[in-house]
Amino acid sequence: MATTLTPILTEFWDDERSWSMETYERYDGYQALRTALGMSQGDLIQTVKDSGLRGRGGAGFPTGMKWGFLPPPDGGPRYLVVNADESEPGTCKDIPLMMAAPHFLIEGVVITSFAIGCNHAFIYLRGEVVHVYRRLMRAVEEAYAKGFLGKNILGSGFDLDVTVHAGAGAYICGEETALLDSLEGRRGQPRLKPPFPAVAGLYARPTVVNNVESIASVPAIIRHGADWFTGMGTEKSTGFGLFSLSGHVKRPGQYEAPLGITLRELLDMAGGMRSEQHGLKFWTPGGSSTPIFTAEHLDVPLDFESVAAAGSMLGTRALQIFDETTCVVRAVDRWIDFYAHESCGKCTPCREGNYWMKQVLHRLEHGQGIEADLDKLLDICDNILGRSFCALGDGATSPVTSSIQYFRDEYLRHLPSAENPEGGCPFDPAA
Ligand code: L3W
Ligand code: SF4
Repeated sequence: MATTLTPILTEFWDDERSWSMETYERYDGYQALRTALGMSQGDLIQTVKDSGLRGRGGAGFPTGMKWGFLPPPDGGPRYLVVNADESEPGTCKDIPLMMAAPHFLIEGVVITSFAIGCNHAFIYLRGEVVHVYRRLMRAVEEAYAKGFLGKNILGSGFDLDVTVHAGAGAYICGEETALLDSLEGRRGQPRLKPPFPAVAGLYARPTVVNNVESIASVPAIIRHGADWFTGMGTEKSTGFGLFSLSGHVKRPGQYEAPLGITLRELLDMAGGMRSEQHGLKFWTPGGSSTPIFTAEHLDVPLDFESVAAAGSMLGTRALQIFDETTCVVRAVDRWIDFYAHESCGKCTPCREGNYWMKQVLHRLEHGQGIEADLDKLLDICDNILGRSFCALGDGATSPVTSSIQYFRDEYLRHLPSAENPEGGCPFDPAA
């Protein structure tokens, strides 16, 4: 189920067998591929550049520019790798998209591969989601049967094979270079950048790594044109996106809307908070790796620039909503458990720092904290941020520093006091 202001990726999610080739073609699926095969590679890349499409996987890097970074052809292979390793806490858009309408992704893969001169594309899928693996495999088989994949696609002379690869369920394999290591059969750990994958990626060959939603948005851009896309969203954050609302809202789910929509507007679409009695306390604009926001940010336009100006990141538009019954320290404690568990261990600040933060947060939660623990947490964050090898370490500091910024008093209420003699979480877990 999806609610939509821009019925593009979510147009037919509620149809029976929305995932089938038959449904996709009924909605003009694979027409964009026909158009693309009649265009030059340069024009295709220019159209995506002109659309302003920015990566939908968290960083918002311009997609067309990334494609343009590939060096000129040298006769050797070049690859497209789709990052479908969706694992960021709160992020839940790519999996529903692949389940409800996998052909958007497959068509996007064929168009992108044609544009960048790739004859073998990979979809790297999070290992636990076996149901998505089956659905993608079926969609790939349907596309081969129809001549949209394989040799001489639609008589164009262009050949493309697609491999769907299931990882083993490590969050770090969503980092693009760890993903490439994993795809090559090694333990997934980030590589030093540069070289960026565009220059030396899979098997040390030029490689484009893009998120599922980025690639799935390409067919609509080719079909309707760059101007149509820039007509939605804001000047620098063009187009539409999937906003995933979870937590204490009446109707959690996927909300497709132009970038620049606000949480207040999205909450209206989602029926509001789950209970009239408890207002919004805090929320994440883009998953747990982005600094939290509070009720004062309800009207921040959810585009890359406005969210950054307000002190966070648009990230993956994973809007986790928490009402006043939630203990912010407990929420942060859970998130840091996750980062400590998922840290790949390659660099010391992240490996040791997250483990240490986990211990401090646990003791605060259980009434054994002291006031100096707050400064200790901030000091550890200082030593992780900017000193970690990849974005996982930096991201882990976001919920800690932002929650102390907005809810310092609540942390202090966890210390033993006259009001809370045993110390620990002052919230009722049953609320
Ligand atoms: C060639 C250059 N390519 C940059 C490419 C680079 C990459 C893209 C963005 O992290 C963020 C992270 C999470 N020549 C280039 C170049 N590129 N300069 O552009 O790169 P970067 O380093 O800015 O970001 P990243 O390492 O891809 C992604 C945040 O997103 N996040 C998302 C998490 C989502 C998941 C998930 O479950 N799917 O993990 C949430 O906020 O923290 O900051 O392709 O190669 N000169
Ligand atoms: Fe591994 Fe964390 Fe270092 Fe990234 S920051 S390389 S996940 S230890």
